[in-house]
Amino acid sequence: MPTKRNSASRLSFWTLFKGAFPGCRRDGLLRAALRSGLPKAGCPCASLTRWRSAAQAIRLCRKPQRTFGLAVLLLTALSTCNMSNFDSLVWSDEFNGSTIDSTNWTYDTGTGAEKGLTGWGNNELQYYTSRSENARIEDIPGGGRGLVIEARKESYSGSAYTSSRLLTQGLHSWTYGRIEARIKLPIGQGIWPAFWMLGSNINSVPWPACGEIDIMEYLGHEPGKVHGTIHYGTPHGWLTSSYSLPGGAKFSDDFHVFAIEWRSGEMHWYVDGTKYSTQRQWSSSEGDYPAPFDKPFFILLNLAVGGTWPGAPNASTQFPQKMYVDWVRVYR
Ligand SMILES: [Ca+2]
Repeated sequence: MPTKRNSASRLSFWTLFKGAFPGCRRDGLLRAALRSGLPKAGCPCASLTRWRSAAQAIRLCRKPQRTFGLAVLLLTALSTCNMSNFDSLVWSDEFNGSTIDSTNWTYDTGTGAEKGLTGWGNNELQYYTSRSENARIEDIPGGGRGLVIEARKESYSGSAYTSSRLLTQGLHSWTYGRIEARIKLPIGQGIWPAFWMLGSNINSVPWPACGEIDIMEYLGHEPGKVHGTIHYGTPHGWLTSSYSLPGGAKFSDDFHVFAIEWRSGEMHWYVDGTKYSTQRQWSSSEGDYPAPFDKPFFILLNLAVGGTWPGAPNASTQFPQKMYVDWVRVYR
């Protein structure tokens, strides 16, 4: 029954292959490659992690005499696969309306003490509100409309500053994809905006074990530099990198697009389409690698004032400061 055995082997291989490459959306291309053996250059999917998974898939095959042939097919498919190119928009907020869409965003309000995290865990100085003074939709520099998060110096419920923190928690979350936003940042000592994500299980698995993905963080006294970071584990681990604009340019002078491409076992950070960081090694006390970055995360946009990392504002810091967000988009 050689024909039947061959068919069963292919089916088994394909099942294993799809298991090893769950993000691949080019099934047709892959199947064609498996049949034709025609390679293409520039495959982005041959990460070390996936090679390990692929090798495991081959080892799992119970027909050793076919291993060589399967390996050739696998290599051909890898070189042809353009998987996870994230060309399908699955969610966005263009902030082009008149008000903030409550089906997309909720607010963290207060000083963090409400959650047992006074200063939001970072000795931050602002009181977050959901008032339009601190978060609203308005015309933005360069035309169009966008979300404005405004940090103000004002006495409010015992705090010296107000600002806002919007999040999609409980409304929208995603596992893997390209998550990007077009943002014009504020400037000044003690100004700390961020575009980031937290594990949706944070209420049952406290930070940092739930995982944190900082797509963009920025300190207002270093206006030419942004940071991309992940936090994870127990004990707390983190991996970080930074990107500086060329020619001494400042992120407060114009809009820039900040993005992460997040696949199983790897993350890539981008500014204006330029990749500046890749991370593939992390750990988790909550599950096997690639936990905790293998489950849904929600998005946050906030503008903090003060805090352990940037330090407090000083006499040179001008208020109000505005963080403009033209849009946020998620591709799978
Ligand atoms: Ca917009």
